Amino acid sequence: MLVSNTEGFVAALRAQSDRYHSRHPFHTAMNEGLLDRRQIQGWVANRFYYQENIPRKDAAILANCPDREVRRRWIRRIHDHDGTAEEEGGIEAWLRLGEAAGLTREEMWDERHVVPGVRFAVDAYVNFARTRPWVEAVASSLTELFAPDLMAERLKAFERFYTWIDPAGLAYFRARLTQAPRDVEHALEVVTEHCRTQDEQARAVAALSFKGDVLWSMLDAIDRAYPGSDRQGNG
Ligand code: AHQ
Repeated sequence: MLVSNTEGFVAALRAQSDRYHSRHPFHTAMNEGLLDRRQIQGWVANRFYYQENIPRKDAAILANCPDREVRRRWIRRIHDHDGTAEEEGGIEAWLRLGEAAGLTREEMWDERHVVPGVRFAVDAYVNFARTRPWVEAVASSLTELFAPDLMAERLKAFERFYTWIDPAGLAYFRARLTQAPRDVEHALEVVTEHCRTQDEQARAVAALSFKGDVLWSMLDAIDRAYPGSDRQGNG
């Protein structure tokens, strides 16, 4: 059994940044202030389907994970999104982002704006967590290695270019600036602890690559459904 080194493994995970959706034309247009109101609303309404499914993805990992120590920490992710008696949580914060962008809570919950490509990608992610070995599902969450830079860039762009959105609606992204690095620290501990052989490490990198495709294809579908006036919707 060939045991591969941890540094090389983590470097291979980090190399997936090349495929992260921060580089997608829809996100670069967003961060350059090029999106119009309808495009922002379409993105918020479609991303809500992703957000409301994250707790179910994480619950699938908990259900498959035999390790109490991992579960005790992993369950925080569900609280971060569903909220608790003390905290409203990320799903509520995303609904407020939608209201700040001119959407109603009802049209976010009833998924009327969710396009097929977004539904397929999100459902594929939840089913991945349900059916793959739990450590591979943990590895797939490591796209968040690259999320803080994107959140910071997005916050700057919204505050500068999309001033028609009440800045209070951006609270969701501010929360991710601290939650994502905490989540990543735990997920990296799990995968470096459990993925020792070259085969295990290759499957973890493949899981992260799959998740990169999930996020990328969501934006392909949103970009196609909400083309800009200056761009003919081909990304
Ligand atoms: O808001 C995001 C979030 O709660 C999560 C959970 C995590 C996971 O478990 O896969 N991934 C993730 C992401 C969130 N926001 C995305 C964004 O661009 O706003 C980034 C996405 C990720 O990097 O996986």
